Amino acid sequence: MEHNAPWWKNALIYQIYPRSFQDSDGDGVGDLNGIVQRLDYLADLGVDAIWLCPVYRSPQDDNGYDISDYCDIDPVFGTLADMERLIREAGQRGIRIIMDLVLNHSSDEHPWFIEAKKSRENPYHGFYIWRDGVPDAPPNDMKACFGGSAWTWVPELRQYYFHQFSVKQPDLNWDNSAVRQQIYGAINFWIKKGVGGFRLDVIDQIAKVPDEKITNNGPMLHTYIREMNRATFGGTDLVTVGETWGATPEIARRYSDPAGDEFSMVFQFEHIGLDQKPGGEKWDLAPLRLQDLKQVLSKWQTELYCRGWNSLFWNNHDLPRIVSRWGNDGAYREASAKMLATLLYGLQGTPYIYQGEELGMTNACFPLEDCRDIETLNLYKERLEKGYSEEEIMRSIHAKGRDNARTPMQWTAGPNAGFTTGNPWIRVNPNYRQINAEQQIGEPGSVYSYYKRLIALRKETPVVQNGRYELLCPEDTSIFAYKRDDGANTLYVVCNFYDEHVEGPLLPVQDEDVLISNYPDPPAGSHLRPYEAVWYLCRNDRVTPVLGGR
Ligand code: TEU
Repeated sequence: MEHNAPWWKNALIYQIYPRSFQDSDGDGVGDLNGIVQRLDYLADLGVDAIWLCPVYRSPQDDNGYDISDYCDIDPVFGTLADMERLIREAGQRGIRIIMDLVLNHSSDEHPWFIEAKKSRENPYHGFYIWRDGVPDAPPNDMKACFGGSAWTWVPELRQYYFHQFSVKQPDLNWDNSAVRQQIYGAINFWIKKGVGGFRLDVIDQIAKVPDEKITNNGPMLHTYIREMNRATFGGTDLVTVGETWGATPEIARRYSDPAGDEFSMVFQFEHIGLDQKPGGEKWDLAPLRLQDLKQVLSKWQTELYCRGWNSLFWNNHDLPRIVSRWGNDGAYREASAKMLATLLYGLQGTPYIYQGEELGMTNACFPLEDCRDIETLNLYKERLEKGYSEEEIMRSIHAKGRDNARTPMQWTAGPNAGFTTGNPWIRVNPNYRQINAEQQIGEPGSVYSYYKRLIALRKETPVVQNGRYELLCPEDTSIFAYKRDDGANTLYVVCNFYDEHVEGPLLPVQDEDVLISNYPDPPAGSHLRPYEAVWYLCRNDRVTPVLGGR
């Protein structure tokens, strides 16, 4: 690692969806004290920081992404004292807590919105975005992310308010400096509590311009972010990661410029959209082409090298489980889960694990009555009205619905997978008897043990942090292979992406160069078994490279 590099460049961040992680009081919903109970598990895995999805006071219309008090904890998750305890207990294990900041919108039950709705003269009216009008004729045809118009009519005011997500998530008006000051106050409240950083929800949508139908990357975006940086986390060692669906590499460099004054890094989603029909929505399914994945991941590696910083992820609470999506959750579940980790963790950036990914947890594929997500439920209604068949809609939901990632963490083979003694808010995936943490910890061949080893290796292998990236065999349709070179050493990462035997590239490596691989024995020559994946580490000054060995 470069000298004086910030801690988060060599960190592993673990994302917790608190509702579904661990329930400590039997109400069927995970909570902060539940997380405290599991800190030793996270420390054992090698976690440096936890990104905690929102735990603020909230009506839970969008599971906490609708905040009604930015400086308090929702009773369903615990109390402010529980939060302070979590920060303390995590800190004792060397783990920092990253809070999720939802700053684009609040809940409609936030006191600001309740005031704002009282009259046009109310001092909080301008905290939100309003347009005069008449019923049934919204200012324009913009759509909300969770279905329907982005404009909702308030008869008492004879005005519409703007919301990019649900009707219960009115957009905050960032052009109002009073709004920005209130937000910075809330951020500083948490900094004083000792949090380790922030993930900033849909941050590239805060500077929207509804009249011009601009949602992300509005003209004032970077001005606001820099102002926020100066007023809050700037100059600290806090990690900040912006969620930016609209980022190109060029924009991402601006956010994460090492000498810059915005964020540590952003989440970009270009690879995440590769299995949907061009021009369609995520529900419009298309097969993934491996060459596209190679091209996109390689582009980001190259374009941010020394000029920005990548975040590395396959999963989060909005995305389907990666082993079901691009791996194989049948016969090759373990091999393919390990392959996907091997591929991602050899790249440059800060890796994120989403809870349960380290166990190879799979999609749930529930019938509609077991789905809980507002996005899924709205989509079902909307597409049925548009004439889609039920079968087609459910196929999309099973492939892409957010509930896939939100089923309870599978701790044990006991009742409710050890998640709760009560009635879980969402069903446990029935495969918990075969897939659970208890059975995988200490088991050398498990997905968990493999993640643990990869995480440790990443931290102790400088070329993983710094090496220059180069894609190998770009035209190959079944192998994803690349190298990283830092001048002293080269790391070769070779992954068979599918369930067939194939011939891999010829590389100047030997058996003893294998740092980690997902089969019990190293590959035989350049032959790769289904989903086989390997890291080879070689010194660049080796006298006689054995060409063609692999
Ligand atoms: O998500 C932003 C977003 O645009 C998508 O992830 C969206 O949720 C959906 O999957 C698109 O089909 C963030 C949060 O991660 C998400 O959980 C929230 O629901 C959303 O913002 C609103 O706060």
